[in-house]
Amino acid sequence: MRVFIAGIDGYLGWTLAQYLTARGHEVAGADAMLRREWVAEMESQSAMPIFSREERLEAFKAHYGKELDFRVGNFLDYDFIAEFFEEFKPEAIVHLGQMPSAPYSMIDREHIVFTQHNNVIGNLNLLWAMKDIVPDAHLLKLGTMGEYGTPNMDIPEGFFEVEYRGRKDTLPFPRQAASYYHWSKVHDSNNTMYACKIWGLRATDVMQGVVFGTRIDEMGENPDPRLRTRLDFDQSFGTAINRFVCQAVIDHPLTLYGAGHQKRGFLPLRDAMQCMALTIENPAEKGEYRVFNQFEETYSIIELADMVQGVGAEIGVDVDIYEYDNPRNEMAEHYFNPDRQHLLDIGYQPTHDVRSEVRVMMQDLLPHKDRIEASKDALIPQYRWDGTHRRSAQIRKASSLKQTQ
Ligand code: USQ
Repeated sequence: MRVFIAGIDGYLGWTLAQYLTARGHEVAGADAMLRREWVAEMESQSAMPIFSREERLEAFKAHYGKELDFRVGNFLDYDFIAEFFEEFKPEAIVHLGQMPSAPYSMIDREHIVFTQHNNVIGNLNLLWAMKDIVPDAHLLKLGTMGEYGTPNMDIPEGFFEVEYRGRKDTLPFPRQAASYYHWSKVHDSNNTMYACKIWGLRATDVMQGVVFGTRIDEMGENPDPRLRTRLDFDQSFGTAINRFVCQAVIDHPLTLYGAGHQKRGFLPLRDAMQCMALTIENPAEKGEYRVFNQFEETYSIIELADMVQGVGAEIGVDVDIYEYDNPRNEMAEHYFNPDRQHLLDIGYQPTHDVRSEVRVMMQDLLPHKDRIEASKDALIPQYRWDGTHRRSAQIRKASSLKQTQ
């Protein structure tokens, strides 16, 4: 299948290009190369060294035996997308080309406006290009579990049946996002659902949990470093689990925000690739807008920190866990029980559990301690979600917290 990846230089995009090529698909993609700039703005760098586009493409050809059509361009530039689609005529479009960080979106007015403009308008451009040029193509739109927020009830996959004043209907499950980034994804979901309805497009909106990990098997046993994907640990672009492993390898205490009872769904990078490939290979019907919840296991953040500490102990890395005052505005404790059946129905089989993948990550990251050490100031959050800027203070060791539970 001809698959276009929007955001092909990113954590997921660069990996997916490799995974799909190894599976026999014809891949092309584009990227505005902005993630590299955003992380530099956070005065940080990827823990895994990442190479220029040209170096990546050389390694791609050497390893997979194929040229990759990877162009630099912005999804706010409609003509760029339209010309690319006219030439490549994608059968599937994976949209990963967005600003993906909740904390970055909350820094100040400029970052809020940038996030919503970049994400919402870029997605609208892709939808129009599909309608005009490749109306039969299938869109895999990357959404997030964070669109749902943390309601005090089970979370279905996108829709649920409601009875109100004696009448029944199947309606979109309410979205209660918890950052302007997450709201941008909600707006995308609404715009995508409507495009399917009025233009007969087909789309799968993937509510993805937190993806983590450093490798996929297709890169090879000792991957060419130029094939590796990025791994961020700064306060905005590092997710909790990636940050915890990076903190562990430089002997920095794990930064729990609050007591760590916030819950999330997690998914190793390799299994995220399998989920996306299966979704592409089993497209939605014409006019259909469907929603998949994509995660493997749910944990609270303190459970995750305990896991990183446990894995560290197994391989001789000492790990402390500290509670920091929470820069975010979020519920300290909440119910979390989302469904995840649709991907299993199309053949998804988890291959790696979270703990074993954390171990692989730690081993992969130990040789890059110096890079994490060099930007370790970026580990402590300073942007608070009330719009003020103050570095989070360390409150106390988390083990004393657990004893008081
Ligand atoms: N947290 C800590 N310590 C840290 C970092 C985070 O305790 O050092 C806590 C946060 O307060 C939050 C939880 O861990 O309660 C998760 O934070 P995160 O930064 O790992 O993930 P999140 O902001 O939810 O966003 C990430 C990705 C985003 C994706 C989302 C999926 O950045 O692109 O959409 O995960 S989900 O979380 O399921 O919505």
